Amino acid sequence: MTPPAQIYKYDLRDSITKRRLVGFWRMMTGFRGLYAWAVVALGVSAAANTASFLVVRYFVDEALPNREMHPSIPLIALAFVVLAAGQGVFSYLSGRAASKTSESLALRLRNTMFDHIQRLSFTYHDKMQTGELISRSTSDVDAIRRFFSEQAIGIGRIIILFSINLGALLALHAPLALISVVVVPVIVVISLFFFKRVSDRYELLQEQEAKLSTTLQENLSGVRVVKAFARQDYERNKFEKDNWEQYNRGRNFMLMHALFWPFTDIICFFQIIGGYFLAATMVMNGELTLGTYLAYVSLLGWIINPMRNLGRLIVQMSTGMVSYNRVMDVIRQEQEALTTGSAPTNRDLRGDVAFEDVSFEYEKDNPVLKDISFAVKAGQSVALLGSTGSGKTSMVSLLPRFYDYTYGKITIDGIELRDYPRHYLRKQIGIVEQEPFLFSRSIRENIAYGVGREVSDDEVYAAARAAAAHDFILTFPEGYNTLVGERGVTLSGGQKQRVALARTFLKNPHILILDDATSSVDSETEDMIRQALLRLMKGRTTFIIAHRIQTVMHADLILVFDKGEIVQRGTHRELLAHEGGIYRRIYDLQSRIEEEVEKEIASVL
Ligand code: TTP
Ligand code: MG
Repeated sequence: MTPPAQIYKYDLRDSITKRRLVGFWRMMTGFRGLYAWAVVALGVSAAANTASFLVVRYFVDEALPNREMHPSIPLIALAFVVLAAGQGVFSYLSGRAASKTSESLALRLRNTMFDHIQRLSFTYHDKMQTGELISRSTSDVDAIRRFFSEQAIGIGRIIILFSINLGALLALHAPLALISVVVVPVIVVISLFFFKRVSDRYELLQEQEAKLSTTLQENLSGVRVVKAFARQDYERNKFEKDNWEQYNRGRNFMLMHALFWPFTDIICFFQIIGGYFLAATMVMNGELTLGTYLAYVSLLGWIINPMRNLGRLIVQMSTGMVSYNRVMDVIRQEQEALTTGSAPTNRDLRGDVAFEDVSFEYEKDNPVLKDISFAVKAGQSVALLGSTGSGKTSMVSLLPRFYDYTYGKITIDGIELRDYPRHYLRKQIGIVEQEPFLFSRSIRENIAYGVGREVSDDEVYAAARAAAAHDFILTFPEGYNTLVGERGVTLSGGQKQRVALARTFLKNPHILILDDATSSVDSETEDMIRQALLRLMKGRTTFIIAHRIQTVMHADLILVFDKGEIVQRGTHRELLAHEGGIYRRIYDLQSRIEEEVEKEIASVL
């Protein structure tokens, strides 16, 4: 089965409004007809039900008093069968339409939510907790689904049941009918009173649930750290505390619910008993026939019980409304514009890159890059060296526009970076991240991930060879089909890095960024990768971040970073010539260590 077509012709952002019921109405785009049908079918079913009470009345009042077999009795029997069948069939049809509507709406909501979330900016994801986003895309979407599947249709049902049965009752006996619904306004007022209270408590509950799922999710991703530091007890206490808070908030929420029930139950109870009593008295006084009494008793039940449910639904609706706000808070966030930009995108980047006085801050007034200026020609390589936290990763993440710089100007091929659509830049620029992430899929799928088309085995192997990954991949029994991560083998840090390298090599980008891409591999492997890189880097601009002088020494331009600034620049030779400079100091330190190691090895041999 394929999803209904109207699922995708919809932009959830259209449903953003302060008036939440209007928002729900807009959310139903494409499904209103089906939903209306669900309500109509329900109405038919209810009418059949009501009609059967009237047939009872006719049977008791008209057919039964006759001694002989009344000619209408077979007809009455037939009417009962037809009405019962009609009630059942239409009730089923209504349920089917309602479930299709609500499930489709939930399906669409989850899809659009997922898609929206993955299009939000890095800045948003940096701030928003994963658990919070998960809880909003699951638990809150589910509350909205319940709104459609139970609450909205339930309210439609109640209005229909109430009107049809009240109509029948009015036709039977108007004064009795009016007396029988005196409590209805009271129930509505009580429901509205509880509505606000329940929704406040539900909001607190959802907030806590998100917190709890963040705690859980962090604990699971960090399970190695927890175990390594033997902090299970600490983590359990932390979780227990959050969980206890969840318990309390859940209890408060349910308590409000529990408080609501007795109120309406008692009111409805008195109404029903009072109605029965009144009608019975009227029968005894000869003001009401027995058949009418029987019909009345059934009809009254079918008026009052829905009213009780109305209260419940109004109160439950508050949860859907709270969830609406929580979902819309995410939907309201501006998506990263991926395709807008005036720069031409029909050709590949050449790769001239220039920074002019670029400053950048993640948070206001806390610059992590200050007045960065340099320029490289297409095909050149730039190496970035510097202490941890000096801003190297931040600098290169400006190029694919993961973040937009605060001041200054960056140009690629002479065009301001902001004029390039992000999508285009990210296709043209390949980045091997400092902490590469692999999906729980096969190694082959991971390597082919960035290409976006079918790739041949030979292409995959070539990329893996260049990343010095081919040989280790073949040592696994299943080779390239080996599953990575939680469902398969856990790769070592260096293996992961090489698969990530292969992934970027295969993408064949015009600007290549390697953020500490060989930090986890041994010197011999690094040497192999460097040879492959020298071939690969030909004709493309490359940024290499590394801590080893050996890795950076061949670059056309070396930038030495310190606290967000470039403190030294030049080629390996120029920088070495600068006695007392940072570069020279790092060089001396690293060669001294190497010499010592060599001496050590020599002495052992
Ligand atoms: P980085 O740019 O990550 O520093 P680095 O890449 O030079 O360090 P390393 O060699 O260890 O990889 O960070 C510079 C500063 O920016 C640092 O103080 C942390 C801060 N920062 C953020 O606030 N948010 C971010 O997303 C990142 C990546 C860094
Ligand atoms: Mg870094």
